[in-house]
Amino acid sequence: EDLNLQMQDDLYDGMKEEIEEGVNIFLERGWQPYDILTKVLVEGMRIVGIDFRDGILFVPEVLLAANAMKGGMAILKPLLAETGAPRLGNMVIGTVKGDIHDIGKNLVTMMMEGAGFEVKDLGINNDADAYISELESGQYDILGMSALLTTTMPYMKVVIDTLVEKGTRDDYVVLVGGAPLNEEFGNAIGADAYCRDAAVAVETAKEFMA
Ligand code: B1M
Repeated sequence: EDLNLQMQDDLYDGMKEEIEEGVNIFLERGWQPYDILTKVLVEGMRIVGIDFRDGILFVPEVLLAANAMKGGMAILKPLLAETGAPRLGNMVIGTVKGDIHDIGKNLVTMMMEGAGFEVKDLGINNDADAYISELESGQYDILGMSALLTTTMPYMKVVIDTLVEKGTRDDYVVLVGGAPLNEEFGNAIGADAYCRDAAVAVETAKEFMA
């Protein structure tokens, strides 16, 4: 599809208005919000990631791409959240300490809300205390943590170990995700599940709440 390729170029170039326009055109053409997210925006960001890794793009350019992606996501967010579904459970989510990547987490939040979960998003750079004081302040079922760096993902274990020390680990379902993680890592740190993407996070959370 021509427009899809055009949009991936626009995302690469950090052209927020063009991305917003393109998302609206896809919606007019009857595309599902989830397909626009995954087949256009996430796919575009995947390509940005490859060139970032290879030293072709640098932080300022990637920031612009992220900003453009967020513009597109903002249009899709209310559409994904439009659901009469009964509340399935309450979740706290955040990116771990030292890590400022938030697009994946935001996507998980949007999809979870769309599926009927109530989600408290703590944003980026959360230490154990930030997660745990929020968990203690309400009636939560699920803790979700996101990390995009190999240097920050071990901090997830610090959070889980702190819950264990407090004796409250088993009060929550702990779900973890982020590009550098895998199932083995999730098991090793004592999470309940590793979620490869936002759709898997929703399915996994539903299974635990059933
Ligand atoms: Co960063 N960065 N970055 N970056 N960045 C990566 C992660 C990297 C892989 C790029 C690369 O080299 N190819 C690399 C990490 C290498 C490593 O650790 N092995 C990297 C690096 C090195 C860095 C810096 C250190 C660069 C520097 O400063 N020299 C720096 C670190 C800053 C910090 O955090 N302290 C940095 C900075 C940035 C920007 C600020 C420029 C920007 C972030 C903007 C923002 O988020 N607001 C950025 C971006 C955009 C990326 C890439 C290109 C894209 C990430 C993204 O948004 N993907 C990324 C390359 C890549 O991932 N391939 C990269 C789209 C998103 C939808 O996918 O986040 O994977 P993802 O989320 C998925 C799943 O992983 C899963 O579901 C989501 C949706 O399907 N998921 C969860 C995620 N979290 C979950 C939580 C759950 C469940 C599922 O809980 C239940």
